[in-house]
Amino acid sequence: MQTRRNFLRWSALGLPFVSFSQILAKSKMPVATKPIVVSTWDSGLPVNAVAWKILREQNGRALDAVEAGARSIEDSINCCVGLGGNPDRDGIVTLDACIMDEKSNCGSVAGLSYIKHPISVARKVMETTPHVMLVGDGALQFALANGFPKESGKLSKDADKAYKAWLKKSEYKPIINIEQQQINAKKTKGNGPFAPNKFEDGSPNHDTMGTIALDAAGNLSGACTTSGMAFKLHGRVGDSPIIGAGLFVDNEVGAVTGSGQGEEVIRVAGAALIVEMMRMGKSPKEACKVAIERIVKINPEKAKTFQVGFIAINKAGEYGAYSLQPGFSYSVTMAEDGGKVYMADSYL
Ligand code: SD4
Repeated sequence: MQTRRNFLRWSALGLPFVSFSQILAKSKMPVATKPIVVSTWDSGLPVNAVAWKILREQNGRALDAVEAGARSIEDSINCCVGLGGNPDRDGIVTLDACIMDEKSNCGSVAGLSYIKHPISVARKVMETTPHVMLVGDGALQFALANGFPKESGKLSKDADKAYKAWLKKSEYKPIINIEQQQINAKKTKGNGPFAPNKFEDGSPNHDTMGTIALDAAGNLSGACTTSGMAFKLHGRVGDSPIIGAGLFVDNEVGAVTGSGQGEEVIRVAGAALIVEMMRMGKSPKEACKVAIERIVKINPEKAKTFQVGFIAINKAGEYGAYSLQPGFSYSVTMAEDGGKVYMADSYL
């Protein structure tokens, strides 16, 4: 279903009005190409467009491209990325983000409040400190000392509404593919733990953004940014800011990121595992499948109750994805065509 918000996005890209039924397709055998940028979910398409400008038009570095893409979604008011995101169960928005470049430099922040661009704070950690990860108050202190402005911490209108609704039941049960309801707008009702829901204009929301890119020089980088699981325990950290879980880049092999229930991704060191599988010769999709199968093997019954989806690109510029449940979409941009959204094959 084409929502108004998506129509605006597509129009802004100068693309014709096309419905998601036209766009969503089973991915054919991907061709190796560079530059290329791949993001989680259909909401990754406008993120890719920002990254593509740097990769193609400016012949830029993958690192700059993925950071700019992440910043663009952190700027928008939405349920699952940036300060407009849903809060934890104490009503505080805490953001997680990480970034990794072609030299295995990496930086990360977790549980960061009041700062609009956690991805750029993560990059600052990477480039100016001997550390990889800063959390909570320390991350905030670091951000402020480095000139990142302190925002109000006031919940967005949608998040405030969602939080108040959640407080009534204080339910804490993940809903499969709730992020995906951008496509099934009519089915979006209520608020789950990932709780995207709709905007005022009726258009649904988006989610954790993982973006990986290969630039024209053949270098890989990745970024991942999220407000994490909505209504989480205060202090909970998901996979998204954990290097090796929510994101991993090895410039000899490939780059991987993902979305879904972070605890299950951390358990199998998801992104690092997938990179290692590609190193052993698996295609990006096959490698993603191995990680999903490992998650299922731990607890097949429990695996029916949550979603995890991974995306990967290898050094040659081949891409692929695989998810646990059906319904995980991803966005691929590798030409001047505005990019395409694909539906990943799934285990279940
Ligand atoms: C987390 N992986 O915090 C994130 C949530 C997510 O789409 O991906 N939502 O566990």
